[in-house]
Amino acid sequence: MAFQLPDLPYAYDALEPYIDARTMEIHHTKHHQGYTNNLNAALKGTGHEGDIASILYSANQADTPIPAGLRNNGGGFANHCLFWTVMGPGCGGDPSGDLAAAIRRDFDSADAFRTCFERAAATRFGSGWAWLVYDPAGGRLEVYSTANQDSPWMGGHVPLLGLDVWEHAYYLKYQNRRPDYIKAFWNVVNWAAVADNFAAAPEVRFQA
Ligand code: MN3
Repeated sequence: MAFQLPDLPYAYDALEPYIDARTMEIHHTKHHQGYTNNLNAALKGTGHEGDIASILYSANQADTPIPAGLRNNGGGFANHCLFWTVMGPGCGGDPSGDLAAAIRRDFDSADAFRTCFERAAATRFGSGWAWLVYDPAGGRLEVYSTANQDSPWMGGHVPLLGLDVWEHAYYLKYQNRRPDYIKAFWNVVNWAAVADNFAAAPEVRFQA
């Protein structure tokens, strides 16, 4: 079964003024659609099936390196699927509940977490992503960045929050000012969605 481009859960202009409508439309209809199409092409005849997280995880555990087409486009598909859902209009603010407690436990404070995440996003050279992930092995949260479209799923981690720092994600509005885009991102983070991801993370199982 082919993977499909998911609808955005809000309008293209819903994240204004922090992320502009034109960027959102191009990002969704061109970039994410492109990863989706190329992922389906890359999967043809490989025998991989099931959810994208399991495909990325198991392909990366194989004795042979994960094929570039699957790595780039499978990662691109999965990363953007998450990205749209962890943002929303009228969001921002602070994490709460169990997620906030886990952030304090693993980063000392919400502010220290933010600093750590911003640094990961700002220092990723070239294209990539900043992540807040859940590591099932230790049951803890981690922040790091990945290059290109590499996904935390490939390493067996559960992505909870991701920020796309490819220039296509911000260049129309922010040009070279990636730090301004990173700061603006906090105004659109859907912490309720991130909390849902966190609550579900310990139950995630990769299919064989
Ligand atoms: Mn992107």
